[in-house]
Amino acid sequence: MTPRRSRAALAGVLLSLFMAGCGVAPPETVLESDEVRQAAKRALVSLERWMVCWKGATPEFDGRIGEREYDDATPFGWDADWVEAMKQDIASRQDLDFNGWVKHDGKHLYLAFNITDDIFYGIETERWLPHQDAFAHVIGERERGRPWFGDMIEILIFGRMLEIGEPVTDVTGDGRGIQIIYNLTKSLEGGIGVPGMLPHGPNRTVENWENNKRWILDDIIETRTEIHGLDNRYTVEVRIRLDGGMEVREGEYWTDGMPDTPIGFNLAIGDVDGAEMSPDGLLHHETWWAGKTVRQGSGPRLKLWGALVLTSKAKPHPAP
Ligand SMILES: [Ca+2]
Ligand SMILES: [Ca+2]
Repeated sequence: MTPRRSRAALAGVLLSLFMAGCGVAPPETVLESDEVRQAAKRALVSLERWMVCWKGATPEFDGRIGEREYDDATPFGWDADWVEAMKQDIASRQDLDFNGWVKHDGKHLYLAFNITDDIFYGIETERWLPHQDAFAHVIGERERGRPWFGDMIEILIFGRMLEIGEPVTDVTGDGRGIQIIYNLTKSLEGGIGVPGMLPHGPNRTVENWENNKRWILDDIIETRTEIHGLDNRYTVEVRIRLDGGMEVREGEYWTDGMPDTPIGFNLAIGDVDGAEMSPDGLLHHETWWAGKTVRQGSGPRLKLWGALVLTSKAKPHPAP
């Protein structure tokens, strides 16, 4: 080995020893900074409820969850920490149960869901309507339709949480707050019977409606679904473009290589079964990862959030 090469090799060894000695700060360390704590507190983002969105391999985007496809993602699953917003508690794991994963591949953020449900609304039931709304299944009109009515997932993102540091009363469909609906039996692009995404509604603002539509029609958000009928289970993969989707400052989107960044995040899983299971004409279940809303004083209800830390780091392998 020439002296020059040996010096280079030594430098490599020293660098790797240095990295191993210091470690690389885990992404969640960012949640400990004063700036994040103060912004999160003002914005009603709970730092008790957080996940890391690691950079991982690109999954096969087909609605199925492959054997090791999400090993490099952060897993989540239903437990007592989820907050049920309907009157009916989840009484059994057959009625509703789910687990899922979140990660990104540098281009898209991926969410995957594995949902167990005993009765698929509109597939194994009549497409019964809530007594208070004969137009619940109107699609494509801002002022009519209940996009969330059915077996569904709501995805909520508050990308500019740090910059804005204020609570969200109503979302606008961009970095100031996104709330957008996946439904198992209807979609903006496919209509009744086709799973996919719908703008939130009814009667949200024109700005929100247009932003939600743009997300769906421009493929900022896309979904794939697989129904595993025999075991009362369906799986969904959702992908969201980082560029154009994860707005962390006005007009600026989080991208691979940027610092670890916490954003506000929330999920709700909704279940409708037979009409007799929804006496008030609403969902049978609507269970929230970080809670739904809270009222402070006499103002409008404020949205509750958990934190999702976007990072370019890969999930560490478990120690052997
Ligand atoms: Ca059910
Ligand atoms: Ca159901």
